Amino acid sequence: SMQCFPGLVLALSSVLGALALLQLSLYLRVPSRYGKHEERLCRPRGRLPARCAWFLQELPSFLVPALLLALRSPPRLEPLGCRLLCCLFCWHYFYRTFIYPFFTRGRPFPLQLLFFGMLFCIYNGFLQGYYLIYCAEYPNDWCTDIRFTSGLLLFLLGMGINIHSDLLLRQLRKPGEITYKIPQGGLFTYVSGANYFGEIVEWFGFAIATWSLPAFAFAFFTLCCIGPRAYHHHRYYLKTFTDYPKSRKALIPFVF
Ligand code: NDX
Repeated sequence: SMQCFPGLVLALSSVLGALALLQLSLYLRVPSRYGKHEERLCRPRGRLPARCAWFLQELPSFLVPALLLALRSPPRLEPLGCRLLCCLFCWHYFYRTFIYPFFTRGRPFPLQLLFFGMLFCIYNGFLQGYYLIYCAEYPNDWCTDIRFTSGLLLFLLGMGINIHSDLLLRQLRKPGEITYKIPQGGLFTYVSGANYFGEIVEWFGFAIATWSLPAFAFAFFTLCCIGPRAYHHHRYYLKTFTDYPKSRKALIPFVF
């Protein structure tokens, strides 16, 4: 049966960190080509409806750790911290897989990126799940540790902001519409990438609560992936709407 190989966790986390740096260098200059940054040259046949695409892409991030958790024998009951943290991860991806795609009004998603996105979700789902279920060791009172409690709080706060902002974006369109408007309300009052800000806070909260290399590598990856995207969204809005709120920042309220 499976067991913990610390070398494997270190290797997979390092590759994730390297991928994050690769993304940063690629996407600081040009945005990743989906949504409002898709090149108009892309053939329509190379795309899938947003619903299917997001469902398929995010499913492995839910399924892989959920299966690892369910199939581990003997089940790991101690300490509580591990199961709870694994459930937090699955909870986010339950939302992203089974709820978010069914309400999205996004335009069709490029197949090629879907393929890489899926590979990424398998990879990261395995890394986070494997680490928490086979490797992580916490003292029995981890649930009362300041890292766990403050991290959990940040996670919940970030998730709330992320879900709320996803909702505000969706309400900008009627069903079938694919035009872009100025997002209003919630944290969009302060930043163009409110959904991304929430997601980044969420995964840094998760990293603090788990206090582990894989989780910090993933939080860093998220920052490098959607941080630049928030900046490109911001530039797109400033270019497209002459009446775009001047005081609004790209990603971090009042700062950047
Ligand atoms: N999916 C994470 N890299 C990504 C897919 C793409 O979950 O090859 C990372 C994720 C993947 C990426 C994923 C990993 C890296 C990949 C990349 C593709 C290339 C890249 C694989 C897996 C790669 C290397 C080289 C390293 C291998 O029409 P539309 O779609 O634009 O409509 C949008 C709408 N909307 C508006 N409607 C009206 N008016 C406006 N002004 C509007 N603005 C937007 O709202 C959408 O329907 C919706 C949201 O749009 P947008 O652009 O704000 O968010 P989006 O980027 O689509 O993300 C959706 C949610 C969001 O909450 C975000 O936080 C979360 O997913 N997310 C997204 C990406 C990654 C991620 C989280 C994470 O890293 N944790």
